[in-house]
Amino acid sequence: MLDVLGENSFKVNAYRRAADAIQHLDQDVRAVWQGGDAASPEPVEAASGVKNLRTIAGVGEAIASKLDELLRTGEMGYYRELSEQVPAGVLDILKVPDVGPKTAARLWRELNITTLDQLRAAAEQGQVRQLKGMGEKSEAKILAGLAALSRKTNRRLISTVYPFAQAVIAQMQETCGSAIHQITYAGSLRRMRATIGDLDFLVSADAAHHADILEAFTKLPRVETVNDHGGTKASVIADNGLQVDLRVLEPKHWGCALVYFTGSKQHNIEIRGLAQEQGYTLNEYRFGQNERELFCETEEEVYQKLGLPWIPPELREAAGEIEAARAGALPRLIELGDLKGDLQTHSTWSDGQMTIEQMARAAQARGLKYIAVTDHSSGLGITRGVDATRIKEQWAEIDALNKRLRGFKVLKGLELEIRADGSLDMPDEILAQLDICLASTHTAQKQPKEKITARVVKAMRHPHIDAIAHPTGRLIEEREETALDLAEAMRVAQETGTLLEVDGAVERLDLDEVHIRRLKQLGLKTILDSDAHHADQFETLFYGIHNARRGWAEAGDVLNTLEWAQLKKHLKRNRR
Ligand code: DGT
Ligand code: CA
Ligand code: CA
Ligand code: ZN
Repeated sequence: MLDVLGENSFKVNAYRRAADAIQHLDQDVRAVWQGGDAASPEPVEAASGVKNLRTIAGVGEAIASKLDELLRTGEMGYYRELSEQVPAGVLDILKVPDVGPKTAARLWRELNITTLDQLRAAAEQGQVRQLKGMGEKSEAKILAGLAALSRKTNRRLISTVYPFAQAVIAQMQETCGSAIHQITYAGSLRRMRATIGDLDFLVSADAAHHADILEAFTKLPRVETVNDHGGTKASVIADNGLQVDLRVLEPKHWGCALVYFTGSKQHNIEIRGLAQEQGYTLNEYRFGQNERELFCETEEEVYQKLGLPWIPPELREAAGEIEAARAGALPRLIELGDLKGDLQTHSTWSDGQMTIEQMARAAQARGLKYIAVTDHSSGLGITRGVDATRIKEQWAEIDALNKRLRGFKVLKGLELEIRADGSLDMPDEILAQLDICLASTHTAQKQPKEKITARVVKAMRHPHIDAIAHPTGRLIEEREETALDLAEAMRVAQETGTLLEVDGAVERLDLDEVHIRRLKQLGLKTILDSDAHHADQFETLFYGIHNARRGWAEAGDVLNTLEWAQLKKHLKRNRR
């Protein structure tokens, strides 16, 4: 809002910096406010609250006192004031790709456009080109942006939903105590899809407790609206806008209900067909055979009755898992603990937020044995990158660090930008000395299929490029995949031994599950990385692993489940 109002960039950046610092605190900002004691129920005095907040780097007096007000009252007068000045629709317009705050402000001030509909109409009628500096091209861009925005679904990234689901479970357990036998999330979250539509909880409890449990659920602190509150189910909207359903059932129904509500719908249909072939009916509560009812307390019993082993939820997408289960050919899926290292991380040498040492120590604390530091090469204009001179300084730092580290190794890597014309922005002599070199495209991503495919294939044929990072370039719910012909890239991968990476960053998960499965079918190996720009982001390996599991990946399919000494031999640069 400050940006739209044309505030000076110092002030705007001060808020951005403060927001960033708070986001990356290693404790809750409330704990800092209270002087480091989150458990203390005592409200702090205004003076000491502000003083405590000022210990956060980048938080000055003005922002500290506004934060203090927010923490104390749940509201911020300054924010309210700004909201009154800027129409809400203008903020919606900021969500249109390629429309920044300056343009939004001009559309508002000069053309009186304050909603997305008005913007669409104005662009269609050629009114936007009346603004100085805007033309037909900008109008076409705005219309394309509006179309992209309306394609956006209401689905959330799993990384925001998963912690929220854990919190709901903890609160329900705290409120209902021993009345709850079992509680879990089901639906797409249990199948670990990259995005989640709504959240589905199941609770088993003796019938006598059902009403109380549903009541407690509708009264959770984060519930904003109760849409439905019946005898077995309640449905609410949480304060983050997410729909959350909770069903209560008796323990004897648990197995059938968990299978049913985990889904997917198509998996359920196949399971039900299988039951019918064997003379049963199957619904969300029970098996039926003639007049008899058969109950399953566990999922294992449900699958067993159908003559199948238990099927991991990530595979339940009606993609051949039932046939595989029947044939005893289910994969032994990779687990987080199988990973020994991480081959894509960033540091303050480019756009990362932590030093190499901080990243290394954090990775080691998570049980990893090596990381590759793969800062961006300098050709990528948007970030400070390493060039042929600076990378040698970085190597000196890595060598010195490796002498201090015990049981952990930092590898010399690079995320090399493949320029629009397929050329590289680092001399071969440097690439030859790296432990591992990833290459990727961040610019000119709208190139047509032939062009971008030729560009990537050319890089794949380079002797010192070991892997292509985040090959499709998708940003979930934000940006479509590039036009890269992945079938061709996989063919060249077979021919050259260049790897196609699975980037575990939660907004990427690139390659996705479908492509991972395809790699596996072609006998290709991959690497699974965090792309962490901050030590907290090693967390994304958890989501990356589940993405790989959805692609039927086993530990053997992912090279960084190996020790470095073994992995090394598989890299193209070391193969003959
Ligand atoms: P979402 O919420 O869009 O991310 O995806 P899900 O899979 O969580 O879908 P949701 O919430 O509509 O339903 C949860 C589960 O309930 C679903 O995975 C399977 C089951 N289910 C829902 N509707 C049907 C249905 O019409 N038939 C069958 N067989 N199962 C259903
Ligand atoms: Ca759901
Ligand atoms: Ca649902
Ligand atoms: Zn990248």
